[in-house]
Amino acid sequence: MVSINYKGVIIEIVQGDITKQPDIEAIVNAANAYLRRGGGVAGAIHRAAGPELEKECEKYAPIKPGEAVITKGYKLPNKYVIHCLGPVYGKDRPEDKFLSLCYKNALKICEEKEISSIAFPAISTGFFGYPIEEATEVALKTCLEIIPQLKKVKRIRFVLFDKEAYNIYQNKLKELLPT
Ligand code: AR6
Repeated sequence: MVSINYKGVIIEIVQGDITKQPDIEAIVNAANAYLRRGGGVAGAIHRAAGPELEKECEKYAPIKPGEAVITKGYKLPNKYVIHCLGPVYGKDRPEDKFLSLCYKNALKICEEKEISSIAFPAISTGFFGYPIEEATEVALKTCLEIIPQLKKVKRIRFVLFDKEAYNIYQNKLKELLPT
């Protein structure tokens, strides 16, 4: 696990499951446009939250690439789920703009709702086909850029499912941080 304090915000990189982050207030879902169950992160989140989550989601669907909406967490250990629709690689262009918007919009919601901790999966890097190295750069750069403006968010955790993605995040963070 990596944990650093960057301008008053703790940035953590962990390998694990996004549905098993009980000390985090809001977890981010790598959603589909219709905010339905699906596979990957979305499947795991809906499974853990229970059917009430999909019901609440109906009210907000469909959403567009880059958009984010917030719901309750239901049976999850987290108070909230923030559902982001990442870009489909090769289709929703420019992909980096849409991916960056996901992180920006999720953090914006946190500021509005006074949420102090958030956990992100690697949005778009599964079924949506975004190469992990490129997506990592967008995710970390976007968050590092926004951190100086954050007043409520005190902890940002990146939860990577596999070792490879975890290593890529770790190396990219080192590369991006001013020495
Ligand atoms: N915890 C953390 N990371 C995970 C988990 C988990 N439980 N499960 C998978 N990952 P994906 P996308 C990683 O496909 O690319 C769904 O069907 C995974 O290894 O969940 O944005 C939706 O309904 C990958 O690196 O999201 C949409 O239709 C990353 O999380 C579509 O897939 C994202 O993989 C969204 O595709």
